[in-house]
Amino acid sequence: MLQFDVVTLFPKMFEAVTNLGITGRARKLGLYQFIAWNPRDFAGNAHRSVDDRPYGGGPGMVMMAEPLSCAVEFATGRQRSNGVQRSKVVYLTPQGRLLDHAKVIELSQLSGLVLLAGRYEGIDERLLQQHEIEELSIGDYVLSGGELAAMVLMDSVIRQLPGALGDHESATQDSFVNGLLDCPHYTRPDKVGDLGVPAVLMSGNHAHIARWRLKQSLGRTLQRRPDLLSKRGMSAEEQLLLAEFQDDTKQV
Ligand code: 9WO
Repeated sequence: MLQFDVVTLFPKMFEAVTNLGITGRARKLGLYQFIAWNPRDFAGNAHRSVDDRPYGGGPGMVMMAEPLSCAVEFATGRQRSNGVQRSKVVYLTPQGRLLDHAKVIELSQLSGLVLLAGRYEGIDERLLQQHEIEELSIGDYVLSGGELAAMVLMDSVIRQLPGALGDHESATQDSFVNGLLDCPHYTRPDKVGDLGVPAVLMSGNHAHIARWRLKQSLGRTLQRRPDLLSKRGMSAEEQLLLAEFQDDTKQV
């Protein structure tokens, strides 16, 4: 059982993940637990303030270290008393290392995660110095806060938990499991305007279909994400399929 704790000024945002779809079902099945902690409830002063103006001047506000620190320590302490040996604390920020499939798998094997979702212009750097915190990014763009990034991380991790997906949703067939982009998909009707379905998919020959899908995956990965292909390498059989893909697409 994975325990997720999130430190956020907007706990309600997370209901989208914890109550709906695959991730909602996984929680109801008891595959993970979720608690959101509001740093405002850990603020020391009478005004319960969690932000202040930046030293050195400039626009906007910075989240104070103290309320965040108290919330993180409370969450990790609670995880520990619930049997979590070692909690990993993650701060979602564009300054972090990019989240990828390998990191998602690594996180899905832990028993306690504490996610820190910032707001305003960021958090006091000393929080990151005081605690062992891994900084992760979900992409090279800025959001209005870390919550959506935390939810992206949660969704990607939860779908890897054993039992989270039904047989027909199996994560082993996902894009990226084999380091390649997904192949094209088709469903009924067999004609959309004047567009048909590749004949091989109608053939019922499952070996041919698997071969065609792998060929499409290789071709699309080369065309759209050549970086993934060079990182991964190709078998002799795959090189043959890719050459075939390039032949196939020459004529069209
Ligand atoms: C806001 C801002 C406003 C004026 C001038 C500079 C500024 N910087 C920021 C800013 O980076 N705010 C962040 C908002 C503070 C940390 C939480 N926020 C956040 C996290 N935005 N985007 C992310 C994020 C996290 C993970 N992956 C991609 C984006």
